[in-house]
Amino acid sequence: MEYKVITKDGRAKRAEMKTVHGTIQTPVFMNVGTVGAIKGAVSTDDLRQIGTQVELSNTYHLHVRTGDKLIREFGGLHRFMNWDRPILTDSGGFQVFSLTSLRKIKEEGVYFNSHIDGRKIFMGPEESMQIQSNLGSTIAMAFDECPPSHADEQYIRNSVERTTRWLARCKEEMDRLNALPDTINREQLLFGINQGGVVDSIRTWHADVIREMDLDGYAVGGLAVGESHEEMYHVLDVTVPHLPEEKPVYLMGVGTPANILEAVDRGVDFFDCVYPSRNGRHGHVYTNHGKLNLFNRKYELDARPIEEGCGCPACRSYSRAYIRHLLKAKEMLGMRLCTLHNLYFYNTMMEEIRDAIEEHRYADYKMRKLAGMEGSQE
Ligand code: PRF
Ligand code: ZN
Repeated sequence: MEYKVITKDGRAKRAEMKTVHGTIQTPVFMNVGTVGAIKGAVSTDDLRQIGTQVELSNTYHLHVRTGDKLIREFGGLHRFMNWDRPILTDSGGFQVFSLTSLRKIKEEGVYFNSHIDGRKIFMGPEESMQIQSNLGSTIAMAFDECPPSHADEQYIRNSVERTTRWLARCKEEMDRLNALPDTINREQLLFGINQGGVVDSIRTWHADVIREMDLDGYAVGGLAVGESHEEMYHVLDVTVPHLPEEKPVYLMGVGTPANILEAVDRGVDFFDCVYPSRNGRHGHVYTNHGKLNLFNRKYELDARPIEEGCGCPACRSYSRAYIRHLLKAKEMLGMRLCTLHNLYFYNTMMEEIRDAIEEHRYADYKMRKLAGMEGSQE
């Protein structure tokens, strides 16, 4: 792996990361395909067409269905889903905490019931690394606990200390797996995850500790879980300077276009979020003049594309009126077109962001983009 900062504009970084599955240009928005598929009937051919650089899948979901052992036998997730560009897998930590019931957190890991069939499962740092190794993703995420947003300071402190001990176990297990001759991707990368709620001193202490562990990249986790946008920006303001500038920084599960514009300005280079796909499935589409709800009656005879000049597969061929009709008729094509448009919108915004940083006009770009989107049509 080779990560190189090409240029900076203020704190915004424009970088390039070479991996065994190709080079990632950052800042980048990873497109979320939890179970190895982008929801909304989006194929990997579609992803190539809308400029997706990195696909993101989930350890927990693929472990409980169809099973990572089977995917390994098939030759890994890349071959299974026919995607040859980078894949990042989340560790399962976050999903175990948000989706499952009857959890028991112990030093060794987490005991929980599957959200599919209720069966008892154990996952700890070693299991998470083994599953991600079976999937053969480009980037594996450390197994962490994302403390609830209402947790008190003592809970957060104990949790972050345990997450730190888990991180050391993740690294050791990943090194062991990458050294085995029959591992699918022997150059699998490991990103550590910073936690600490909205407590500045825990965030910076934890960042200093994991920085010393010399990982391939660093994520800021535990945000966008109920705190305000201002609190999130503040955590980035105090935390990112404690992470190494010569390594990629990933803000997990974020966010709106405005959140991304603000986080890039604070040195973040990787993002992921379900918003564009989830909103697309509900007929909510992004434009440079704000979000539209295509279920709205006012589009019933609107012959314009979702966004004039947009190069996505929806806007190149179809009107707002037709897509509205598809959505109302519950035709799959409606959701699919809205999802493709939204992912294209996010991917294209990241391209604009990269150009703006390279040309040292990021502050101006951010201001204009935010002002345009605020002038919402609805
Ligand atoms: N940890 C992990 N995955 C995550 C998060 C986290 O804290 C978040 C928080 N927004 C999203 N996805 N492992
Ligand atoms: Zn479009």
